[in-house]
Amino acid sequence: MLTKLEAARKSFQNEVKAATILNDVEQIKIKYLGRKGIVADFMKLIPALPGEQRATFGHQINNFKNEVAEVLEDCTRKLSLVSAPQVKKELFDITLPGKQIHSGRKHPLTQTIEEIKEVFARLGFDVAYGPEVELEYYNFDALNIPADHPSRTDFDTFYIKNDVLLRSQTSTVQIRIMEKQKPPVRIIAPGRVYRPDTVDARHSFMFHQVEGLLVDEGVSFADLKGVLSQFIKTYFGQDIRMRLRPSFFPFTEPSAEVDISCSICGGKGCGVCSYSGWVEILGAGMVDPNVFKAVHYDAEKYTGFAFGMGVERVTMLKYGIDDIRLFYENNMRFLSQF
Ligand code: 2NM
Repeated sequence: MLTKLEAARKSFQNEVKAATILNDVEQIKIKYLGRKGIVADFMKLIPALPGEQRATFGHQINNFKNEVAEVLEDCTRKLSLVSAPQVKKELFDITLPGKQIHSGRKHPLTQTIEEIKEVFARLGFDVAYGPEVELEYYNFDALNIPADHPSRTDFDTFYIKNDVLLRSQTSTVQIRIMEKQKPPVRIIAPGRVYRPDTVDARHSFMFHQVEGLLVDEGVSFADLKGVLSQFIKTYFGQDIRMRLRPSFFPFTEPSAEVDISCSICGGKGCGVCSYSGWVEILGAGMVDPNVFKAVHYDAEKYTGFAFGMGVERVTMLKYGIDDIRLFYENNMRFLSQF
């Protein structure tokens, strides 16, 4: 009997040594001191023992019971200190700040492109896309750009190999659409374009353009003005004015540069508009008959207008952003304002 008690004491001591968290101690306590525990089992054996052994054995069990209680109490005290963080983790601390949920949003340039698409969709324009790696033919030849034009040099165009390049304008898409589709054509072509400019506050080697094209019978310069003024008033505001200055592009004749009254100062004059009250936002014109010839359109039957604008430029003018590089730096303090 006494050896059994000794064995129980031994295993108790080992279990206590192995206990690392408060729950271990609780389990040991139940195992030894619980109603159906080891100590209780020993107690049950007492009545069956011969008289003289009862007192001794009862005494021994009592000692063991007190020893177990004392050791476990001590152990509980020590582990309470050690495992304090463990305990905290299991509680809900209402003083902790809540988890911030950051909702994503579209990049300002994506927002602008979507706004432009929306305005032109209401005017009946489809959206067309094309490759960024292009043939020289689509970027220059088909657009009536002469062989000796400075924009063809590698100062102004990224060449990949002889007749393959990164498109420097999205007019390439207009040519590809006209090759495949008979008039009427009414499309805008948004996308990235590339030019080997040195990066500064107003230049980037990659930027975004939206170009537009409308071809049908009897299309006039008045239609161009109507469409552009509709776009400008919707994108910049109803009180913004528009003016056209004669210009030249190889792919349009006649051509114009389109200004709007400065959206920053309202036309009074400021640093953004160089104190002129006007800022240029678009190039436009009536499609040159040579472009129609390249895509096998009958220039006697059809006329059309085309225009092109820089997405970064119109976004900067609308919001008064003074550095184009902000669009490409993924700076959350900038981006989260839009
Ligand atoms: C501009 C300005 C003027 C233009 C011309 C064409 C095409 F393919 F029809 F000939 N697409 N885009 C055009 C005209 C682009 O960007 C400043």
